[in-house]
Amino acid sequence: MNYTKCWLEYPRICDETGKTLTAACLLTGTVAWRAVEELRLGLEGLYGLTLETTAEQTADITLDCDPRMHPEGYNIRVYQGRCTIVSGGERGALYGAFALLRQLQMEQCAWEELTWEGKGRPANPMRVLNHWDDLDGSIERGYAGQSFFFRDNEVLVNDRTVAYARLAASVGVNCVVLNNVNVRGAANQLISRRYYEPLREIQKILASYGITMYLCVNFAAPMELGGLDSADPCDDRVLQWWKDKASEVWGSLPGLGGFMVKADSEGQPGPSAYGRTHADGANLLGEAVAPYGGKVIWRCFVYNCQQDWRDTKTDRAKAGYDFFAPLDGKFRDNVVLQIKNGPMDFQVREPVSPLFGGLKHTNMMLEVQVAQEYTGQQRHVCYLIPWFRQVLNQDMHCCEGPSTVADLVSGRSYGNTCCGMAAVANTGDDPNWTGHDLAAANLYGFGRLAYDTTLTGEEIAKEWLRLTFGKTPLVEETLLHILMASWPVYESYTAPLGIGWMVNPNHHYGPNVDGYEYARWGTYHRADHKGLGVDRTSSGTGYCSQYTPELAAEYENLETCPDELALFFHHLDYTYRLKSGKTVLQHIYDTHFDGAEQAAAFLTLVEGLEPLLPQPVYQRLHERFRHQKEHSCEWRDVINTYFFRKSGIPDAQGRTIYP
Ligand code: GCW
Repeated sequence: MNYTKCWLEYPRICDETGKTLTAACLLTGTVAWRAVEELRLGLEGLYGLTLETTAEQTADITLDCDPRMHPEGYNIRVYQGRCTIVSGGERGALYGAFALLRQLQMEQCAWEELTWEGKGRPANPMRVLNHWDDLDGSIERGYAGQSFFFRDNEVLVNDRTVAYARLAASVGVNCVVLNNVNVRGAANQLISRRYYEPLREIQKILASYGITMYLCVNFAAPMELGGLDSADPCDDRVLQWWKDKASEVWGSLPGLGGFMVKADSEGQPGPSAYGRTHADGANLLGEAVAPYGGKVIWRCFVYNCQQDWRDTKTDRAKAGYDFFAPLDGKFRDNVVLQIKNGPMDFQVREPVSPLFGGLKHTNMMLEVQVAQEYTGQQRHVCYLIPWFRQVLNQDMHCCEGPSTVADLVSGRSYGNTCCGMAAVANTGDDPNWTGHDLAAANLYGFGRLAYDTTLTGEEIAKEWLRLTFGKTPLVEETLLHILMASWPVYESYTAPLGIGWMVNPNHHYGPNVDGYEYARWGTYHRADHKGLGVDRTSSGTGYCSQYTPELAAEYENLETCPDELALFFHHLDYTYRLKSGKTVLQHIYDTHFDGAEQAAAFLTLVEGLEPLLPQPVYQRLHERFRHQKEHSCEWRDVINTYFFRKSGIPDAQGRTIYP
């Protein structure tokens, strides 16, 4: 095995070798079997205990079913070495098993000493990992090696597939989209006889962990694959082609969750070529997959990527809302719209997409990115869960009842169930799965947060640290500090005050303030000698008005617009004083000096852990933190010099800014 078990290592807590416990499982099925198997593994690792299954009523551990409960929920009671896990179904039993093992590790007690009542009930119906894996084995925006699903246009099925499914299920993930949303080359043929057999193997493994498989399809598949001369959603031949295709696909892959589509986005084909709407497009597929209980996950990442930088009226931030809000209520109920957290694209800071507040009769799902495309690419540490938690907490003020993003995407606001949270995954075939060892906290955290949106970033970090590193106080304290500081620190030495980008084109790594300034992608900072920022108020692009009135007013008005989004919403002079009391320019200088200093401090802290960490882990961390320290100086100097040259205003504290 050339990969780690991440947070499922189950290091020994205390030695109870020689003792045997019994488990009775009153649920049947492969997922329930996995639950027992996990308990066996966990108790063996944590205590050296042997777990035997029994049919007796008097078992030490009983897994029981209560059909009145949520199928993915569980109630656990443990007292004096006896434990019952009651769940609404097999998935609940599996999640209960993982929860019990987690609790034992949090408390670090002997098996007989645990006294605990725990409950779980998923906040979100769908908890999805999106893999941007290509069939050739590369991963779009992958920073942890190659794909473990595909290589050389073949599907890989091996022990790593099982290890992956187990990791995903352990944090409550219940849907996995295997392939990249950009469907190119051989990926077109995933829905053809060429690939059904190995896909069925993967599907079986995932299903045994309670995970439903989805595939990304090309909207133009009727042409690419079917030889039709059109993919027009209103053409009967096209509908028939999709219906036949769906019948073939589900005939070979029964239980498939459905299709995910990126249409009319960044060069991917879509309904607009035929003058049709996204509702026409999504419903076409929705109709075709409906007989099999299939769903269509339709992405809302649609914007004009051929913009002219001279055009200051067009605003990419407005595109998602403009395309989709007018279609509210027009989508079939097996279609779910997947919306990125912000209106732009996974920047280190963005406001929440106004589209969450603009759809009342449409299923929606929140999309976040744990792959750190714009947040350090798994070379810098950036623990994103506190950020996702903020996104979930944002009140959209869009309906009478509960109206936070968490309420809206979980289905609580309007009572729907085809909805939830999705994350672009950060995994690859690197031995530690995520490149940076600390990036695994984002993978872990996404699942935990999607299952229970009331958990805080800090609670999740503490769990992950304990499960990953065992109980070593200095390691836990130090890494907790680093994780919790990491997102603000990354933000402080990169693009300031919500403006985003300032990265090198294409690969998106490292500072380049004007990298996208004259490009066609619609991502501008508009800096000149007097100031910077994009005016998105009513005197500018008008983007603010896409929010419901409370939020629109908050952002429109400089007095109430939060500092951290000041330049996202407003074009400000360098000398403008923020609520913090600092000028915009001095804020930029200060945060960049400070951020780089903190990145350097991270390295020192990590060096203090050398004797306490396994050598390979330490080596990997050390290499990355050394790079982060250096690279944050590059960010600091490029940004500071750029704004010093534009403004001619020196740093109030006289620190080194290269002329
Ligand atoms: O952030 C951008 C990425 C693209 C990606 C796209 C998307 C898969 O740079 O690589 O394409 O988002 O979300 O579709």
